[in-house]
Amino acid sequence: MKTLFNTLLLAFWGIAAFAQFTQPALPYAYNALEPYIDAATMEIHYSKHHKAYVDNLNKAVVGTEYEKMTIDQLTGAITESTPAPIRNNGGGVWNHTFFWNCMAPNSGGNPTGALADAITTQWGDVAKFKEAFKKAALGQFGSGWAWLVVADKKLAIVATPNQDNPLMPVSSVKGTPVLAIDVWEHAYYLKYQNKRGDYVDQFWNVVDWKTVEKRYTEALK
Ligand code: MN3
Repeated sequence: MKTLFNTLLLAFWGIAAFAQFTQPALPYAYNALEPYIDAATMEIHYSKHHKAYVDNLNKAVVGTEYEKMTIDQLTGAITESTPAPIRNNGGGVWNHTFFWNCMAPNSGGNPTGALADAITTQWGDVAKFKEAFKKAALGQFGSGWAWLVVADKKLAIVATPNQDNPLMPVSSVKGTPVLAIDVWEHAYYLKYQNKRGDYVDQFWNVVDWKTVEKRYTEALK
């Protein structure tokens, strides 16, 4: 029994040592955000795209200074001299895990509490904020992300190309993300085709404002 335990432990250690970065479970079922985000898109996005970023990051970090870092540490250590596969896949891992947790079933509606107050202060009202966020999402040429961040204790909307994010020292825009939308075509093309604006409009139906508000409060500390 003890031998079996040791064998299992060694096997687990072997896998763990190889797979430094892991893919957290999706916090809901593939079809949980229907009809706004369809099940097929969620399944491909999570089980193919996100997984590929994790697998490719694990290959890319072997023998580098990034190998023993957590994903947060790695994201915070991306500079101009970071090899592209580490920058791109590292961002891909962090961004998608963050993105899944921006959304939840039976959510949507409007922000509340301190976050709602800050949005109103910054943009006048929630509708104007959503308009500005959509503009950033549509304005990101090609693949990338739009973000709501806290920078200098204030909210700001920024966009990043590819898999960059505002936590990376290499990013031209900086801040602590509280909300993000993936505007790569793989995030919406099956359901919305070329209509990125429609996808952004429907995204509001699945935004988990409770989580966004929690992140906002944390970012102010
Ligand atoms: Mn994606």
